Amino acid sequence: MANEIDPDRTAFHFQPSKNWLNDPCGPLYYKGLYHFFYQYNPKGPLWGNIAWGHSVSTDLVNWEALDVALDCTDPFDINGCFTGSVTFVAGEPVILYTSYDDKKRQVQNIAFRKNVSDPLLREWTKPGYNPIMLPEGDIDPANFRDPSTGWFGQDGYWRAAVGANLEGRAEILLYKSLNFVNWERNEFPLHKSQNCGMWECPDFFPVSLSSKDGLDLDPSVNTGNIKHVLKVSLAETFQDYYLVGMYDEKKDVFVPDEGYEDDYKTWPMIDYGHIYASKSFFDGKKNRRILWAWVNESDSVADDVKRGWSGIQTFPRAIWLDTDAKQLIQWPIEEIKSLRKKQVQLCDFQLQSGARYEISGILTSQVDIEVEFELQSLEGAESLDNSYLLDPSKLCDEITPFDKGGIGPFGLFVLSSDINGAQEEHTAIYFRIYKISDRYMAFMCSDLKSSSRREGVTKPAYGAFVGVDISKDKRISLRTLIDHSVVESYGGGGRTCMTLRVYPKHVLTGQTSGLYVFNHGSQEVKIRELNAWEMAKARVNIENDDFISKEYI
Ligand code: DQQ
Repeated sequence: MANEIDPDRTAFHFQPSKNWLNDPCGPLYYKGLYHFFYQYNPKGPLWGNIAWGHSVSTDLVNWEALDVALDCTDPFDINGCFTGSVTFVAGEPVILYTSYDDKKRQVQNIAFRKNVSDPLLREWTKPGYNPIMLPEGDIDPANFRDPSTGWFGQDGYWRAAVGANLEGRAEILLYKSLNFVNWERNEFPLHKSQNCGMWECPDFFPVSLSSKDGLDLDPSVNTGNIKHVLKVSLAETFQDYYLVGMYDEKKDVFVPDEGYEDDYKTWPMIDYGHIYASKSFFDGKKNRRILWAWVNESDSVADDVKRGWSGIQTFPRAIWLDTDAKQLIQWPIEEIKSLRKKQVQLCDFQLQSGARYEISGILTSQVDIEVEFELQSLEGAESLDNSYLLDPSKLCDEITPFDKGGIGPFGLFVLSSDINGAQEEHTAIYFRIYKISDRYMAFMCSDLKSSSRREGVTKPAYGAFVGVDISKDKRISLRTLIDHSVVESYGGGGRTCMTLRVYPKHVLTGQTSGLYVFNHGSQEVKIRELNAWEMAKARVNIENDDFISKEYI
């Protein structure tokens, strides 16, 4: 389906020109180019024939698609080249990946690039001695996957983490190697949980306690003022959680900070909406860590087949540790600004109780919008039972953006048509302030009940408490990237992310897709500043486009 007649196709999010995409695999920066490898079905729009798709970019915004980098060709990966990572070993990019072998076991393999003088990293060789890690002993052969980027220790050993299920519990196994080819399982896992079944796609990386700069994985340069983050993708909930803690390289253990119980419901999430299998990499060009995540479809399989594609990536996010040393902050990489076109601005704008104000003058299906709200006082906040702290999505499901609360709901309506009318569709991303056990808390919510009138769309509610000190700040910000069928929001300066897939039907029929800022709470709220930019379409994986590779031929 061409973009003009495909209202779901995004304008500035990464997706292949056609077919199925899922997990990010090995994002990296090498000799002036960013590479992005991803789980890809070269033969169709549904999961299957899993290979490694490959694209390159000079700016992380515009992408050229190259040929598939890894395909299911050998007995050890004949049933699929699953998720993995790329590590620089003596300056050379090396792939570690999971496969389903001819004995239907999950095993880990290695691949090297074929032509060491090709900066496009187009072709890869899989040595015949694969696999290099086997599901031995107590490892469930159906749940042993997704090797992380490797890191080199001061003791001269490489390390890599692999997700596994052992006798019903989730473990992140640690493997060690002197040469990156022969690996041995460490006696102890990096981390484990009795309360989870399978952690997929582990990501393990250092974060600075004193700067937003990213850190590379080499512990020899990462001494002192740092912590480590372990991210796991929990198969049971299809959500990504992370733990902040200390990594003791000598003992080879990761110890989560005090306060983390062995209950994932208490752990912070990378995104409280609809993402999975996130993966970060260190961008040596700009000294930052960048995170990608798969954003699955939530419409019907029949729609995916009709459209000929399925799955996109989040916009790349810079990621660093907050000054509280407890939570991550994520923010769209600065290169997004190259796509900004026409701008609308509001400053010191009062939103009375009941106000709904249209942001007009820009194409509202492709927008980057940032709003800072200021509250007069917190006294009108309603009390809330603390049982919701562990199930904020339940709260979001029980309320609507039209309820008259104390402070809030206030926020944005996006991709809206004819609010309260016969053709009503809208997606609200909004805040409400609550008082829970004498503490004021900002709640962020988005339910998809009214986002689409199309048949077969899953429409959950997503809620989260935002990690800001609302009593002190009396301000809260919301940044939202609207891109046709994806709405990616960053609450509280990037402390709470919420990504949604939406399929508004009336954009299809040519109705306007309105953008509003609203306040349905009893108390007035001030917009200190609002900036909205219409976004240009990026050049993403257009078939037969060679704007990057032609420079290298
Ligand atoms: N997707 C891959 C697996 C991984 C899962 C297969 C997570 O390697 O565990 O496509 O989405």
